[in-house]
Amino acid sequence: MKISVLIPSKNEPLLRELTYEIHKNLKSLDHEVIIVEFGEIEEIPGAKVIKQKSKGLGNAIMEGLNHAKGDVIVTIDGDFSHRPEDILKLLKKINSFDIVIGSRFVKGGLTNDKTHRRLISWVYRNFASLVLGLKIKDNMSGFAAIKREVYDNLRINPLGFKINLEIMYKAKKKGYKIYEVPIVFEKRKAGKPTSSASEAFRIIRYIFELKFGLR
Ligand SMILES: Nc1nc2c(ncn2[C@@H]2O[C@H](COP(=O)(O)OP(=O)(O)OP(=O)(O)O)[C@@H](O)[C@H]2O)c(=O)[nH]1
Ligand SMILES: [Mg+2]
Repeated sequence: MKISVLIPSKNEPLLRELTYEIHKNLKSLDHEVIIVEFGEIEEIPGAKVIKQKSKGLGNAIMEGLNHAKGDVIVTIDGDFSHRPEDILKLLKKINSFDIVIGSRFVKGGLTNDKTHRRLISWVYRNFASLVLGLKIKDNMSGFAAIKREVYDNLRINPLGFKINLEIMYKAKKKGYKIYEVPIVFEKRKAGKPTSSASEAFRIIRYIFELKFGLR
């Protein structure tokens, strides 16, 4: 089994450190690190860096997939919000499930994010569960291990940030098995926030478009 770790980045300053930590944690596994950079390209030791041609985080993941050779794709934020050592926790479950989510909201999970962002995230999560009927606790997580065949067998058409929500929703309908593993989410360690106010409207639109089969 080969693992491709995909890091979407919009000028994240800690990509060297993150790539180093990922290799350290996955050293016993066949793996590769792919960075899809929307901003300035720089060489990162141990990673393949791709310049994003499209727009948005969801499309960054789709572009990364075109370069990934793994049977399992791990997506992880580039700002150390997700702890590299938790990748192994996700991978432990990937033989029994098709999608393993790094979850802040199952027993043992935690978010150390800022209070107002926790509140906003609570609203989105519950809204998405209600509209889409998804019984997944952390449906907004960007941290996941997903079998390549899941991506290949779904028609994915992402809008903005929350591609994993689309994948969970469409995968569930096809009978793929999803599991949530508790993780700790940290505040970004360095760099600037990338999301904007317009993202809020995109998330609402995205949820409705998914619901009514428009994506
Ligand atoms: N390639 C690419 N990466 C992106 C894009 N937007 C965000 N990212 C990256 O996606 C990851 C998640 O974005 P974040 O900015 O950390 O989002 P967040 O955690 O909700 O918010 P903050 O950490 O507070 O900024 C980070 O690694 C970003 O650099 C994009 O349009 N293209
Ligand atoms: Mg972040």
